[in-house]
Amino acid sequence: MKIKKYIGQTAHEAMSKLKMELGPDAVVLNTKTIKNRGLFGFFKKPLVEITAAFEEKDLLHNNSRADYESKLKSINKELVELKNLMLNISNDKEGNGSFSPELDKIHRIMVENGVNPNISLDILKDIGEKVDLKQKDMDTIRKIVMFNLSEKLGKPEPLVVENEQKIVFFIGSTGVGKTTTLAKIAANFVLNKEYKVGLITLDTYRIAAVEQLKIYSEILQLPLKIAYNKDDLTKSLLEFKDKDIVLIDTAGRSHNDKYQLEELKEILESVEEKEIYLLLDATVDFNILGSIVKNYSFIDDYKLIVTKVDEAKNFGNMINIKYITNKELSYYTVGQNVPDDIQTIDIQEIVENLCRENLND
Ligand SMILES: Nc1nc2c(ncn2[C@@H]2O[C@H](COP(=O)(O)OP(=O)(O)OP(=O)(O)O)[C@@H](O)[C@H]2O)c(=O)[nH]1
Ligand SMILES: [Mg+2]
Repeated sequence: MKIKKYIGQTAHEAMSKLKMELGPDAVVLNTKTIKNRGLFGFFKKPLVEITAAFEEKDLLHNNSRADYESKLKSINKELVELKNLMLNISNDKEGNGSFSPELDKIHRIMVENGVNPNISLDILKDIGEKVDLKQKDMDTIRKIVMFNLSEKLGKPEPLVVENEQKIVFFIGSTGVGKTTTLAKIAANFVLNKEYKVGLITLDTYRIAAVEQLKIYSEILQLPLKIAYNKDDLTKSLLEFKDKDIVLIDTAGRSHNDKYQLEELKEILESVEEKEIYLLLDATVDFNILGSIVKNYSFIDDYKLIVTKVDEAKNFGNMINIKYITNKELSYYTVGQNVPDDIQTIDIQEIVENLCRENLND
């Protein structure tokens, strides 16, 4: 058995200290008042001293106390995080409280249509700073927002072939729709414009991948070259000198595979005059889109093709993608059918859809 003393301004305070340290099973041996020995203690109220006896096992309460306190701390931390989250959500929902009810409503509609809440807030705040939106009715505000969104989305830049030969790369994550989209674009050039088109595939990792493009090249009656490396690519491009357009399919890269991305970088750098289309899937979560885009940031100049918009069922990611890349949009694809399920981005259609209520109802 051990003995320990606890001092407090009151008996209650001394007792609380004791219980906190030794737990409820400690035995109080003595309680007495003692003089306060501090500076000017003479004039102060006496203190209470409690002497308690405890067993070693009671000290375990110390540990459980520590456990208890650390649990309390972590619960507190969680509560703070939860509170912040709630604040964020309500900010997202309510347009930061500084919006008029009309602007707030547009914000909610845009978010329902897939625009990232923070991007929507940013855009609307920006509009609010440039244009006086007070005293304006819903219809006018909607028009102002639509106009500003179309300015943000910019002019679409589809593939145009003029005097110079165009060498075009299709890059993007695995399964995003590179080969299908390339075939759609090739078919449209063949069917509508009578250009001389050549196809090259760099996707030699899987036999099926080569086969896939081979089938399209046969249907479209277009020459196809298979390039296993940079040198093959240079050679194939030389052989396609007479073509107006050379469309190059690449292997799907995991955006997390640094080696694959480095390899792609080398290949792209080996061709001087080129156009690059980065394909992004409209159904992909916003955060993942962000990390994909970040991993392709080694390319200065590329255009965007947004795929699988039919599956996404909204145009929200179109503005999200534009916002995080600030590159030109070109096409979007809306299904598996070659050549029909592709179209040049129609900005008016997008902004109307982004600001339209109950799109999915
Ligand atoms: N719903 C829908 N499916 C699409 C679209 N574009 C492509 N797909 C489908 O997505 C799948 C993958 O398409 P691919 O063209 O093979 O994709 P990829 O990027 O070449 O794939 P990897 O070469 O494996 O990286 C196929 O089943 C396509 O039919 C689209 O716009 N909408
Ligand atoms: Mg492919």
